[in-house]
Amino acid sequence: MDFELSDELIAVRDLAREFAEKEIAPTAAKDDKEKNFRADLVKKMGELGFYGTMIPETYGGNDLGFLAMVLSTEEIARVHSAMRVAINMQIGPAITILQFGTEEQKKKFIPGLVSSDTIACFAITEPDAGSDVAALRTTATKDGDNYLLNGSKIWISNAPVTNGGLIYAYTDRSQKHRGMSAFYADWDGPGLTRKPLEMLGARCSPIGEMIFDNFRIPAANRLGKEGDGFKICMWQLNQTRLNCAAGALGVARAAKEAALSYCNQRVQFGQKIGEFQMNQDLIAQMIAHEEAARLLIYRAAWLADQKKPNNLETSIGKYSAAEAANFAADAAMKILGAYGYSTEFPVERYYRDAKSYQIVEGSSNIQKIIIAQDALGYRKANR
Ligand code: GRA
Repeated sequence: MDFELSDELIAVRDLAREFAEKEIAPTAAKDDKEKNFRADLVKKMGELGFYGTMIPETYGGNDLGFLAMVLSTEEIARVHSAMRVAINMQIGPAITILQFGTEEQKKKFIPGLVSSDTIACFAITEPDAGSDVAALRTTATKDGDNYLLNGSKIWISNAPVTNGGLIYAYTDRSQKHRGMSAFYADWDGPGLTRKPLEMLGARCSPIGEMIFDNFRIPAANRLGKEGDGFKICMWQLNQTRLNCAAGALGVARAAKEAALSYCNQRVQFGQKIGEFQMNQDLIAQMIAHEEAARLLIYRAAWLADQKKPNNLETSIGKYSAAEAANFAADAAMKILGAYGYSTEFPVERYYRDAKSYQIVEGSSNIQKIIIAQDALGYRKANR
């Protein structure tokens, strides 16, 4: 067992840290308040290679691996959690096409995702299908060389700004989840209406509804066969969950750092508040939860890099990191008091952003179901 990061991985981590501190941090509070979509920063992250870590050079990537993605994502999220969503939006479609696409599809779509010339998205969730992916209702009906898409997707990250991405829809509803298919689509044709939505956190990551009325997707853009969609979706979520897990880790770390700094500076009752054991209790727990989550996520990413099964390990890591982020944000707010609750300081942003990690990419309850049912022998996670 080797706990050392390679020089290459350290370089990626440091690059992301420097970029986050120099380019994201100065306007993070303002961007959050004004809900700015920072297309310029999204583009720069592409130039730095953050969207190409799991993609071979042939398709524009750098092939540094899942661990590199995890390390860079944590650094970005530590400074501004909403900015890490951009990484997930680009890598999700890119690795899914890499895994399931034809050579032609890979050449055509992946480079634009890696460079972020395509501002991407993946559209799974619907008004009546959140945790229960198989319940989605959007249909894709074959019409000559195209599919006609009808239905609506909700809570789709990047919906207001995306120009291309993945969508999951039923080609044959009578087959239940075996009738779902996956597509890559450019969103420039007629038949798509977008509606932005407001959320508690991740405010400069635009989110919204996508409503399809006979929206045309070339049949050549289908990934895999008709009916492969559900498994493709489950596969994709297992990869992108690692990005969310790393994002949660970044928030946990940011909240801990704010708490530590405040404890060492704030004086009450004649001493620094770090001297109080109740605050030490919170700090110790924050650190233990964060460190445990980090090791679990590194293990899952390492397994992914070894091309070994890792669904279970990813769910354990994602669950742990989401809970660690929420514990840390809550603890930081207790320690900072009004300075935490105030919108003039960043802890309230960590608190709002942390919540998203108990919801996105499989809620904490879904992760617990995956973990427990695997242990009980009801449903193997690694399949
Ligand atoms: O027997 P079979 O041949 O029909 O196959 C079954 C099973 O083997 C079938 O699917 C297969 N399967 C898998 N195959 C490969 C299931 N899981 C996997 C897998 N991991 N790999 C049906 O299986 P099932 O177990 O009966 O499915 P289910 O009960 O309908 O659903 C399972 C589950 C609850 C885990 C699933 O629906 C799920 O993951 N739900 C969570 C949905 C989710 O994560 N949504 C995320 C939305 S996107 C998002 O949040 C964007 C965030 C952006 C950001 O912030 O970055």
